[in-house]
This record gives sequence, structure tokens and C-alpha cells, in this order.
Amino acid sequence: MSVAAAHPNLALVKYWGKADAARNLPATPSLGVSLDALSSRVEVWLDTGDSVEIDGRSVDPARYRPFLAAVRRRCGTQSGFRIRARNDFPSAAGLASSSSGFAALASACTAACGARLGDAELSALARLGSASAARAVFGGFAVLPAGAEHAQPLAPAAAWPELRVVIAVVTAAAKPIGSREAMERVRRTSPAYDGWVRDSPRLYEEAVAAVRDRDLTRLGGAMRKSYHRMFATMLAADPPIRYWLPETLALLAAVEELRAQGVAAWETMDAGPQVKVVCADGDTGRVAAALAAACPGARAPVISAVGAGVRRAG
Ligand code: 2P0
Repeated sequence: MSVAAAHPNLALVKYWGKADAARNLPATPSLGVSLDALSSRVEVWLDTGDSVEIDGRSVDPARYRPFLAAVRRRCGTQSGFRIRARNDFPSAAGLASSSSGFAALASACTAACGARLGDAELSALARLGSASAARAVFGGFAVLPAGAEHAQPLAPAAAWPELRVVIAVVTAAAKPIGSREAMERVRRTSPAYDGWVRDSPRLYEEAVAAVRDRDLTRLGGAMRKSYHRMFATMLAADPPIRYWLPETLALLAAVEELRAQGVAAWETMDAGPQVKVVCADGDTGRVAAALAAACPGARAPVISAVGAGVRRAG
């Protein structure tokens, strides 16, 4: 058995849309950060066929076929894989479980075959499972340029040690439509899609410079535009896609109020109703309290530091 673990990689500037669906290449450049407080752990055994279990439930291995075929090609094996994955946070709920899941899976499957891949090659393999997983191979801050085969490290976790992400989980329920299907619907039907793809590199460059300078206000501004514009493509799709819940709006208002009070707290969202707030470590108490007050009844917000990359765990 081979075991690997990875943290989800939260996009601060979003990958949303594919330049090449068959090769799973992103249409927009993205920048993400590893979330130390959340983890996926994947165990892999060589077997006669492929089977996948996530959090104790069997899932259809069809979604995994192109990825597993690529692993077999790379490792020169005909073997099947028995896969057992566990997330210590809700799966498929907009918390980037596919990023950590496929990063850990790429590491565990190749290790089970006795192959040793460098980070770039592991990232390219993980991308075939889920493009955000290409970023999750790396710790700290990582980028996945538009059309890129693999992600690249931008800055290690130690480069911005006081940065925190406060995560408000509105609901643990799986999202109504998966990211992959939503992206494809947006590409086919949303008149906002072309503008989104054209505009994304500018936000990306802004965010890369902000991370290099550790400038939270500049990063926050780029983050805010990125997720709003991503959702604009979805609202303009046919039929429209709307992941937000009433609690989501209450949380967004609470973060805006914090900023009005002078707290450097900047939110982002993914394909789901959850709200993640980037801030400095000295402000996490205020941010978590404001989020909890805005969403009574929800579980307590999770506070995360910047995490490491994928690692072998056995
Ligand atoms: C991201 N998301 O950059 C963006 C932001 C969601 C919103 O990557 O089709 O599961 O497997 O490559 O990686 C979610 O989509 O999509 C995602 P596929 P994925 O993190």
C-alpha cells in the first residue's frame, strides 16, 4: 500500500474554463494557496481492476479513468488501482477537495508503481484528474498559467507566515452541479465567458505581484474581482448557475463591514456557497467572530495557515 496526503489549494485568482477539455488545460491563469487546516489522505493498492472509495462510499471510477490511464502509461503498468480516500472536511462542497484528492492520488498511485516523479511531472499528472490539483502538489503559493501543463511554485509558506484563511462552511452538502459541468455550460452558453478569459491575465499579474510584495490590500482587490467575475459568467449561462445561498450574502456583507472598520479582510468563493476570508493572523479572532455572528447555527469557522505541498505518508 502507498499513502499520500495533500492540502486543498484555494484559488485566490480563479481557474474557470478549459483551453483544451481533452487534455484538461486551463483557459485562465490561476494563483492559489495551500490550506494547512484541511487535508486529503489517499491510500492505493495495486489490484486487478480500478475501484474508488471516498469517505467510506464507493464512487464510479469513470471520472478517474483518463487519469488512471495516464498513470499506467507513465509507470509502464497494466495494473488496476484500489483507491481509498478520506477528506477531513466536506467533499464536493466548494472546498477544493478535488485539488487535494488528485494531488495525493497522483503521488500515491505513482509510488505504488515504484515510480519517482519530480514535482512538475507530478503536477502535470494531477492536472489530468483536476486542474486545480496541479497547484496542490506545491505548498505555499502556486500558479497555473493559462494553457500550462503543470503548476509552478510562486512563494513558499514561510514567505508570508502571518497570512491566514478563515473558512466559513455554510453547508456541508454537495454542490448542485459539479465544477466541470458548470465550466462547460458557461463556455457554451455564457456571453460573459470570452470577456472573463480576456480579462483574467490582468488580475493574475496583479495578484502575483501582490503575493511577491506581501501586499494584502492589493491581493484582496484582485481576489475580489476574480471571484465576482467568475460568478458573473455563471449567472449569464443558460440555464444560469447559482451556487450562492442566503447565508453566503450575509457573510459577504459581514466581511465588507469588517473592511469598513479598517480590518484588512478579503473574501473569495469557489463553486459552492462557502466563504473564505484572507487576513493577517492578528485579525483572525475578529474575522471568525464576525462570520459566526453573520451565520448563526453554522459550525465554527476554520482558521488555516498556509500549508505545505503533497507528501508521501507511508
Ligand atoms: C480553482 N475551481 O481555481 C477553481 C475556482 C473552482 C472555482 O478548480 O474540471 O475540480 O476537475 O479541472 O479543478 C474547481 O474545478 O475542475 C476549480 P476540473 P476542478 O480552484
